[in-house]
Amino acid sequence: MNRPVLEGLRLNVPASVRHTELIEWVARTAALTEAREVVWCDGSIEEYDRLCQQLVDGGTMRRLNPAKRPNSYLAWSDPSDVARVEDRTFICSERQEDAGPTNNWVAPAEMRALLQTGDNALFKGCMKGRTMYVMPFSMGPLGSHISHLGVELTDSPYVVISMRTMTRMGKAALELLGSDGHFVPCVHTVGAPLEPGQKDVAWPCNKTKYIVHYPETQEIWSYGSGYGGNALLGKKCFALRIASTMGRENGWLAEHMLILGVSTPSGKKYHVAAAFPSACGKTNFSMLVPPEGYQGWSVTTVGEDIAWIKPGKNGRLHAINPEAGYFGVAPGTNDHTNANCMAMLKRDVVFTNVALTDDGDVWWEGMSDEPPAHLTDWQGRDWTPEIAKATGAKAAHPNSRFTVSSIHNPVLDTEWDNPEGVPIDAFLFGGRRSTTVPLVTEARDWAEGVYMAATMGSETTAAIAGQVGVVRRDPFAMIAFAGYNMADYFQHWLNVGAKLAAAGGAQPKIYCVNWFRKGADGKFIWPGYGDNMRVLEWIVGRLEHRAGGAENAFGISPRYEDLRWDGLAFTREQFQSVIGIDRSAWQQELVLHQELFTQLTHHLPRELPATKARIEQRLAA
Ligand code: SAT
Ligand code: MN
Repeated sequence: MNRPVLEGLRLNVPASVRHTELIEWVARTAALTEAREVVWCDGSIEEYDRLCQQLVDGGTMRRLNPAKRPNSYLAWSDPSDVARVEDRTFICSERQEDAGPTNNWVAPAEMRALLQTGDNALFKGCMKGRTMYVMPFSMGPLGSHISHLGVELTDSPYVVISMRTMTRMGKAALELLGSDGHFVPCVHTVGAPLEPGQKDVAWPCNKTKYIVHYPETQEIWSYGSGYGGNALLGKKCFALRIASTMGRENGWLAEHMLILGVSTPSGKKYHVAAAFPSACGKTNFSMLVPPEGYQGWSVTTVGEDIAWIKPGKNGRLHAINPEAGYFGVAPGTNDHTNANCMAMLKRDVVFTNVALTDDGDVWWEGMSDEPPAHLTDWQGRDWTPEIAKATGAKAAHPNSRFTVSSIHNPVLDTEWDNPEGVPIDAFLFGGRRSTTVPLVTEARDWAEGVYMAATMGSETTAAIAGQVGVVRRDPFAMIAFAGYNMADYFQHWLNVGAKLAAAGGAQPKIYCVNWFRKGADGKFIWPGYGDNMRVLEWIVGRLEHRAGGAENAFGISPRYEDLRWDGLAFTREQFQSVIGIDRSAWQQELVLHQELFTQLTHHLPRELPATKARIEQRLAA
């Protein structure tokens, strides 16, 4: 086989690699980026440990106290590189109309000139003085017909160790690629070349950032950030933006959804997929601990962020979690909000941007009622409760994260790695809304469910760089993740529903939920967390045609007596304030739905305005 060798650079291709196209692409990228050397990752624990040690030696991470948090690390990022950058994220389809009005679009030729081919192209020489790592990975169980392979090239060892936890990365994926297997090519650089003799910084990155997708050629090019979804390209870039365009072509769905199993005392098991925007509690919901009085019920996790869902031979939708680990929000996690998560984080974790305790452990806002008397905050500064009171300084960044393998989840579903996936019985869609949207509403049919999901709004969180707490429309929690025109995406959902109905009517039921309504005191009314089990029980009751409900303008919601209240003091009045539909608030809400429809008018499916008209009629009645 022809093994290209670049002048002055060995590609170090392992003897086992037989994929000519892969080798040539690695060679081209190494030449473009002028990487100092190329390392092919095998995904072994030895490789992981070696890179972790290298990151400790270089000052990117510190090892936590092994007596408190065995085999765990803490990384602090550059303060300018702490979240996804949506305004720097681009869908570069050939036609602007295919990216649609909710995505940033630049013509592919123009973007390629900027990044790859122009005289001052950003990727030219961007890895000077750095190692380029080659990471083959599988999104989804190895060899599953629902899974897909990718290869990420990166100059960040932090990204390598993170991808090893988040995906099935290394030798097995490389073997599956064989000599001509299909893969999604992903190129990532922190955009911080090193001149000879130049000392590296702890968290290299660049003020200029580009997170770029070419849907037609299924390529991802990411420049300038080392954080989360900007850099771990298997996650949002591949598993949502590129995969959604693959799914549209081939009749399946790539969704920003957790997948959970819920088992009942009578021995039945259902699977629920639920879409919530970033930092709205997907991880907590997927690991929920049922409250007292729920003996015999259990919730198990298949996935906590992303679902790939394909129609199976039996006419039902089957879902896999394409990821192998969790990149979850730390602040607010504690033994009450997510005891399973706290157990999962006991060892083998990489924390990013949380605070350091004086005895070498981690802390974040909400971990304990009483904060420690002294901490080092996520920017390496002294932190005390007094300083926090005076300045408002947070010890942990609000978007600080843990990266941990799913195998440490104490309630991991036994089917989480099943290549056939799990059959989906219900879809939930939920935003963070302090007013207007009821606790839970069942859609009367598929189109009404698609309407609920399409018009979802949510108050923004720290997971996105920018303003926090403003309501924006976040259709299907996919506003930042659909790789094509959002109006076409709505049509795709309608098409999938129609196909299921044609195949025998096994459509999952669809629900809109909102855990986040607030009272006049500004506090959440619904206790949430484990008590969300009450809503889940009602949904299971609906699936079994047992549970009652009442129709309203929006859909069907439970009455007070339709939920079980064992172990929770929650009055009819309180329930009314989380379930009620306020007519004037809804009239205003529908104006916002219309704004979205006007923005998406070009390809908007007729079913959506028709559903809206029916809601308006019911509200007026
Ligand atoms: O940084 S990520 O995109 O992976 C986290 C999130 O926003 O959900
Ligand atoms: Mn997410």
